[in-house]
Amino acid sequence: MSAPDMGGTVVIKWGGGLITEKSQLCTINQTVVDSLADVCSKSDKRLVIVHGAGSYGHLKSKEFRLAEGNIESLDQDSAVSEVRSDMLKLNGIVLESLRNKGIDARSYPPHTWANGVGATFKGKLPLHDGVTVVYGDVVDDTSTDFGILSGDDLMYRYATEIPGVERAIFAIGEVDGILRVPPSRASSEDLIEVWSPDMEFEGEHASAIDVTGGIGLKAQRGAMIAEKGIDVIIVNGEYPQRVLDAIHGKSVVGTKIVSGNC
Ligand code: IP8
Repeated sequence: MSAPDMGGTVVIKWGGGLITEKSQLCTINQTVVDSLADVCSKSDKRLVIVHGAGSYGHLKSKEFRLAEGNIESLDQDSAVSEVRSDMLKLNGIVLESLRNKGIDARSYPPHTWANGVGATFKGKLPLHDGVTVVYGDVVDDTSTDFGILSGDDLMYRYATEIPGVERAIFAIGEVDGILRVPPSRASSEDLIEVWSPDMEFEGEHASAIDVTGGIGLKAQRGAMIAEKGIDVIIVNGEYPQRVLDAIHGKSVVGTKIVSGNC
């Protein structure tokens, strides 16, 4: 696959809660990873895949308070290198699965090129002619020594800064999109099909596990992407056909995010 034969570019997040067992340290959902890789092999788009961390990143980062940066009284050095190495393992599994499907994928670990956290992190976004893969990572930070750069921030920057992006997709686990009430209380009626920042929802954020922002951060970054005129959709990544249809811009069960200005 080379760039000129491909359609436009689609930036897609494989959520950490989708591709890993979130509460069990370093446990992969291999079937889901392989089905997402299969979907990608069936698309003619130029893809940028941003994957989350799930149980390869959040549990240890939470324990050693890595999202707060360097804390004098804590020895966090080994945790920083362990989370980076766990994330490289997860990334290796993703890459192997993509390559097994015949995809020319190349990965760029953010701790090697990005500095700072949040939507304004610094670093030139790497791009491969085939499928580009990046992920949420522990990165250096000029003011706090290190911090957690979420894949949702990478989504925002890739979707709005690289040329020819047609749409941005957040594939998540367990739910069909943004729900009006937490998943434990929701029925199919509670799916918000079109969401804009002026609408409220009772998002559930597993803050005991998650060091980044859960569904709320996805919604916020999604709205920032939509504001720049790029279509944004959140889909349930456990349904491969929905993900494939979303990549091709077909209408699917999920939440379309529109900017508050529409
Ligand atoms: O799961 C978090 O990335 P996210 C990265 O995309 C780490 O928010 C290392 C916890």
